Amino acid sequence: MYRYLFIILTYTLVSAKFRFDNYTLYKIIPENEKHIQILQDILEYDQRYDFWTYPAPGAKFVNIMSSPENKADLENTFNSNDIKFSISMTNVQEVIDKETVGRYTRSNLRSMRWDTYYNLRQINDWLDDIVSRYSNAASIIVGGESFEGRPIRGVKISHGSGRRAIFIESGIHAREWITMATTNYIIDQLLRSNDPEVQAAARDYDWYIFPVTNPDGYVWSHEEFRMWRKNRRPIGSQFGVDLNRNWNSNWLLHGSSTNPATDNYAGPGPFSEPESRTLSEYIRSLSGQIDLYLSMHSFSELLLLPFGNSTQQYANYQDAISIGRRAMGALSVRYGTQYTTGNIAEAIYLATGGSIDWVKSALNIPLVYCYEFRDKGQYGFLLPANQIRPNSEEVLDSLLEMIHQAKRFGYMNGSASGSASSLRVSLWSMLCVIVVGFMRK
Ligand code: 0X9
Ligand code: ZN
Repeated sequence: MYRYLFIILTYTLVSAKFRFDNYTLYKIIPENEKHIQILQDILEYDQRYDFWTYPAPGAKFVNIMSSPENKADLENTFNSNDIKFSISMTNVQEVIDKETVGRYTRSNLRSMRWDTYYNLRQINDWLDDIVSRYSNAASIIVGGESFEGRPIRGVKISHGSGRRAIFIESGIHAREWITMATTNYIIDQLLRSNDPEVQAAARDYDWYIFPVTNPDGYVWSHEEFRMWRKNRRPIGSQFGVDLNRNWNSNWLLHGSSTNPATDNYAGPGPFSEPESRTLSEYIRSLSGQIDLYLSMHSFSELLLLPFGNSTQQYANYQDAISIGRRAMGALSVRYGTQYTTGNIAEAIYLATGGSIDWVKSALNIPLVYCYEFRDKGQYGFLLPANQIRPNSEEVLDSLLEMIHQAKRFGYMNGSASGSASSLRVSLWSMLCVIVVGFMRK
């Protein structure tokens, strides 16, 4: 009898979800370099606080979460240094409780909604269902494996062979739930939309889309600790490697930590983690085909370009910036959301070992971007589910414009000779050359 009670009690204690009761989320607008320096010192020397954004020199805002016990100390530091702050959330747990996690009913595509989040099992069920419903164009792909042995599952959408490829890597940070949801929406639209522009994008390219590239972390963020970012590798008494610091590109040089207790722990070595290593091998196997690579993150409303270690410009940097800016123009049309486009190192902070840096430098893929979705620090990682649809719609708008602009700048036409739109483009350019030649005579 006591034995059973003991087992039940231990189970409840061990499996109890961490609660963020009365945790506060601060939003700080630093006014000078001294403010930034103070925030950086807190981040470096005081492990009590969770920085949701990094206090980089150019940071327009910084979000910090504090437990109720440590609030007073933090506010004292703010006040004594004249740092102005507002409170985005007075009780983080309350916002978590309002976050809806829906239930997808197996074999019922209509039960998939865009105003609720889903756990890994439900996303996997939905992926299986949508792929079997649209088996003419869609198939399940496995891009690698997690530390705990879960497959990194995705969808390939292809309407014929020989097309150039677009690769979407999403959810490498577990707590950024909007990224998995929006990436699922993109899959859904590419297969089901009636919009001719979306249909053309689906038809003209091979799409490789991975909504959850950190499955162990995602499960943990649902079941145990909502604010989990890393994978789940045990290191002594600590857990987790930041998978966006573990790629073999200037590993550990900037914005990374050797301390496994921190959220940006880069791991014991480059590609030490199965998630980043196996996914990178998969990407490499496709590298000759990929013209556009996107890495989906949240939050801050940014479109970032490599590299994370310097503002040094690579060969087609100006093209990539122009294409990106125009895409963000299109993103702003529907709901007025204003993204900033820039190089990682200047737009946020020096941070190396990230996926897009490796993809750009090791594989030389022409267009590589990292999105940081909504919002600008009001809800941060806890973006309310009623913003899934608007966020997804504006991101898809921007993606269509990105493809359009990339083509104008001479990208993404590659050897996709079989594709309808590239054929159209070639016919048009031939016609223009003939007309111009004729007029000159
Ligand atoms: O720090 C990151 O990994 C990303 N920001 S987040 O708040 N989502 O964690 C930015 C990634 C930029 N890319 C590289 N540093 N390569
Ligand atoms: Zn992220």
